[in-house]
Amino acid sequence: MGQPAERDSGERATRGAADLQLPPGQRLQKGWPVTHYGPVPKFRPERWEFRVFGATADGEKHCWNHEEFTALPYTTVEADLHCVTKFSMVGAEWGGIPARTVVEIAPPAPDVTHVMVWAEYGFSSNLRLADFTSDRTLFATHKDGELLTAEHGFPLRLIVPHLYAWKGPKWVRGVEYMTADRRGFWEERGYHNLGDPWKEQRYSYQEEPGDGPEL
Ligand SMILES: Nc1nc2c(c(=O)[nH]1)N[C@H]1C(S)=C(S)[C@@H](COP(=O)(O)O)O[C@H]1N2
Ligand SMILES: [Mo]
Repeated sequence: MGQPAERDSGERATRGAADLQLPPGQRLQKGWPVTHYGPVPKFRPERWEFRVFGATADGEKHCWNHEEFTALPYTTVEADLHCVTKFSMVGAEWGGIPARTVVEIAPPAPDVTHVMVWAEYGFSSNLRLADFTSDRTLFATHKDGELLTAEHGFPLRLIVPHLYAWKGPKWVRGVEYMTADRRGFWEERGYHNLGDPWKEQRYSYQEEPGDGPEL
C-alpha cells in the first residue's frame, strides 16, 4: 500500500524527453481521445453537489456545492493517462483539489480500507484508501491551465496517476468510504480490481488471491 505512487515518481525521475517510458503494452497517443461509456452529462450548477458518505468518522454525510468545492485549495500534478485499451496520453498538467484534502476535511472512520468514487449516471470505481490518499491523486478541474471540457469530465474528474485511467471517473460527484472492498463499474465487468499499469493488471482473470472481492 502506498508503494505504487512512490514507484511512479521514481520512474518519472529517470525519464528524459528522449527515453519516454510507458507501462508495458502501452503506446503513445497523439492528441487526447475521448473514451467513456454512455452519454456526456449536462452540468447543472444549481443541482450539482459533491458528497462524501458511507463510513465517515463522524457518521455524517458531507456535501459541498460547486462553488464551495472549487474554492478548496488548488494544486497541480503532472501525470500521464494510461487507458487499458493501450493508448497513453503523456505530460498533462492537471489542476484541482487533492483527494487527500477531501480525506482531511471529511475524514473516514478508522476501519475504512477502500473508497468507491461515484460519478454521474451511476458510474463508479473502487480504490484502496492508500491509492486514493496518494499525494498525486487529484480531483481535477483543469488540464494545462484550462478548464476541462465537457467530454473530458467537466466540472470534475478524478486523476489517479499510478493506475489505469478507468480508475479515474469523469463527472465525479462523490466518494463513499467503505470498510470492505467492493467492485466498481468496470471492475465488475472484467477489468482488474487494482489496475496498476506497471504490473499490467488489465483484466480480472489476471487477479491473484487477495487482489479483489470474489467475482
Ligand atoms: N464517468 C466515467 N468516467 C470515466 C469513464 C467512463 O466510462 N465514465 N471511462 C474511463 C476510461 S476507461 C478512460 S480511458 C478515461 C478516458 O478519459 P478521457 O476521455 O478524458 O481521455 O476516462 C475514464 N473515466
Ligand atoms: Mo480506458
